[in-house]
Amino acid sequence: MIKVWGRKTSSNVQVVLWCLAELGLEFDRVDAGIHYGVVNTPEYLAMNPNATVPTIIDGDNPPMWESAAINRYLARQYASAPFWPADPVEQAHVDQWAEWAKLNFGLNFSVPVFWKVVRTAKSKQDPEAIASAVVKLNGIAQIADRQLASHQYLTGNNFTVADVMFGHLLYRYYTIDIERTGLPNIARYYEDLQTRPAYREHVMVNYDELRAGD
Ligand SMILES: N[C@@H](CCC(=O)N[C@@H](CS)C(=O)NCC(=O)O)C(=O)O
Repeated sequence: MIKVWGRKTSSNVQVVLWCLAELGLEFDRVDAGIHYGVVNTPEYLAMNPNATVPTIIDGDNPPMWESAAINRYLARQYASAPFWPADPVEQAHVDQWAEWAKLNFGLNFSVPVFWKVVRTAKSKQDPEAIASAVVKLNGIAQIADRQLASHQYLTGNNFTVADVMFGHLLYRYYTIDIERTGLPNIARYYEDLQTRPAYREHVMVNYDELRAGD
């Protein structure tokens, strides 16, 4: 049995839980992070010196952290093509989009946009900085939108780990109060993701506990 430490409202936990569920893997989850605590205990720090979530332990293996590395491990260990192709060239194609999702879209969304809109008190928000971060993000999103114009999923016509890495960010992208225009193919893709039971359960999670208030 795989054990996962991390609160359900952490996007980095969600990406792992969604991956586990898509692969049909059972797991036990322990709440950890922000007001749930745990992450600063000596026991947790011995598993994950970053004091962040998620951390997983699979059976007798050592603890693992970093959500993208965890999902690559899960894919290598438990998945096959097309979710995680065996051929190195096909694998790199999936992996480049997984990496793109985390580094290009994710880094330009989570802190400069989501954090500033949801996790910053209204009185402390900087509307101009948010607006310019959204313009930058939507420019990056155009790259995925163009790809999705001719493909059902990010890497082609099959659902892969790259879709987990990108798609988990879209629930928050589409449910916060920001400008979203000219991304018709991502909108279609997001509609499609919402039909997946594992997406609904692990990604479409209320994040009110993160709100900073006024
Ligand atoms: N690069 C790490 C980032 C981990 C991370 O920063 N997690 C956040 C939650 S999304 C965290 O632990 N924040 C502190 C907390 O929840 O207590 C990963 O992808 O796993």
